Amino acid sequence: MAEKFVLATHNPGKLKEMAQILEKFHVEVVMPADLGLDVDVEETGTTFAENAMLKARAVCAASGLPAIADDSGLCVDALNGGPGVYSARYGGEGLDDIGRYRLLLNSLCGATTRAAHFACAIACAFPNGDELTAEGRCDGAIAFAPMGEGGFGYDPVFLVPEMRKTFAQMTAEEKSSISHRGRAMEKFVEKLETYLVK
Ligand code: ITT
Repeated sequence: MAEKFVLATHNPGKLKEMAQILEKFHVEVVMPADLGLDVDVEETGTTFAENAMLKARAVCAASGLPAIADDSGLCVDALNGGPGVYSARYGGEGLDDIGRYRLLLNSLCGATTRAAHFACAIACAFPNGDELTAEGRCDGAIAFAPMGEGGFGYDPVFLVPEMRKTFAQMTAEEKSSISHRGRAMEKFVEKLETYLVK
């Protein structure tokens, strides 16, 4: 694919996964840092899809290049779907990834279900105003303790029962083959290929 896409995220974990998946599909990407870009977008949407599009539009406008954004999060049944779109901010500003998953484990003490899913919305905005979107989901459960060293965010506590592993115990390829982001990206690339052929 001849066109270059800028990845509209500040999250290094996402950036790495998105770049690896897109490379597999021969989609050429540039990092925001390579363009000297630091666009801070207020995530005012109530859905993953809305927030992903807000980020893609803002970075497309700032760079003049088509921009691909990801909005994602962990939805826990016992927390009525939370932290959901607030996953990055769960527990407030003072917490890091480890603090957030520890808080999650504590808040599930005595819960009658540990079922959860990760959700991901991908949005792409083009300078001519065209837009593409795709969504993906991965079902699993919250482990009783963190396991594994890979990945980022809530990966050590997100267990995929069929694989008997947390996301953090998987290789990057294993995670992408079943993850919310991997699935959303695959659908997105299918739409992108059709769009670019026209
Ligand atoms: P950008 O908005 O700059 O892309 P962000 O981290 O703020 O980065 P989100 O608002 O989409 O992104 O928040 C998603 C949060 O959900 C992220 O910070 C992680 O805590 C969590 N998350 C999403 N995908 C994940 C994954 O594959 N593994 C672990 N945690 C994930």
